[in-house]
Amino acid sequence: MKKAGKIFKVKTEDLKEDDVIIAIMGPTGAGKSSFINMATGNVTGVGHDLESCTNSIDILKFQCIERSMQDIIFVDTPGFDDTHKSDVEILEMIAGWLKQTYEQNVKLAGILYFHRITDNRMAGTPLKNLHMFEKLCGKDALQNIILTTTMWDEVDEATGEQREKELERHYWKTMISQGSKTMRYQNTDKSAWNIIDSIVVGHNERYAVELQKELVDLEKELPETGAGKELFGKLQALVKRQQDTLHRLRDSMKRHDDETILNALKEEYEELRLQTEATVKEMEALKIPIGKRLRRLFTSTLGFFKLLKK
Ligand SMILES: Nc1nc2c(ncn2[C@@H]2O[C@H](COP(=O)(O)OP(=O)(O)OP(=O)(O)O)[C@@H](O)[C@H]2O)c(=O)[nH]1
Ligand SMILES: [Mg+2]
Repeated sequence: MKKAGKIFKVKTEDLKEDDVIIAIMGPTGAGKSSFINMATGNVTGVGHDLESCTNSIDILKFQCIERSMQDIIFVDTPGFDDTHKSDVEILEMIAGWLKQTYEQNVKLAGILYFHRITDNRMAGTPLKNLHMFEKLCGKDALQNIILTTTMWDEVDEATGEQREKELERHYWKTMISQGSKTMRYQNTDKSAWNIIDSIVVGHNERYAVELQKELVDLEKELPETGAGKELFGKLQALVKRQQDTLHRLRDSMKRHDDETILNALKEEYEELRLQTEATVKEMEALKIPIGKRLRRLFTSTLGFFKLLKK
């Protein structure tokens, strides 16, 4: 059912304990902002190409015209693997917001975790986002999570259904067994409200997510939290992979003396070097000391770059 109302931005400090707050999380381009727009009639914040669009936490209050209906506050979040922000920046932003709200005694009524049913491989971005989300969420809050699939109009029903089963049987199995539900978003306002109502109408008990408990109750620093550790592990694995590729490239460079091949290899090498440096910066931003082994790897690689430039 279409619901008439007004939509406006609100500040985190204005959120109250009894507000009905629904956060929407998931990979970039999964349709988070579009969903809010469809439900509320808002017209901003949707990406039109492959670039990430939402790069801050937007809090939008939907004030229903019908008095009997509750106002809903939507929290639009950026996903990991954003084009403009690093994963560390995204995690810091989400963690900061979750911490601030929990300190105000504000808990989420539910979280919609979005996943594109058009994604034919559960690797890279979708998997990274899911792992980060699971760590951030923890166990208790799983009861108020709706694992929402989007872009159904872009796949044929049979393919979508098969992917949905695979998600339910494999990737989402644990979350579902601990109380999360799955729903399909059909890109209509009716479907959007169906999903929203499944959180609002049931009026479930609210739970703090794990990251809130870790940051506020246990007074942990972000790198010590489950989500922080997950991200650090990912960065570390990435650096390792980059190093292996660099070494392989270096070996091929030794074997070739053809100018064109050599130049192409140098270019590839340089690109990887920049990526590796960026990853290290991210690790440092997370204020985690880089282990001795990794530090050694870096020093040797950087030494090689210097030789290469001569
Ligand atoms: N076909 C189809 N396109 C959709 C649907 N939902 C969203 N889109 C399109 O997908 C693109 C990305 O949508 P957004 O709503 O910006 O995605 P997002 O999750 O907010 O992305 P970030 O803000 O980058 O994290 C836009 O071009 C939307 O118009 C859907 O259900 N079907
Ligand atoms: Mg968005």
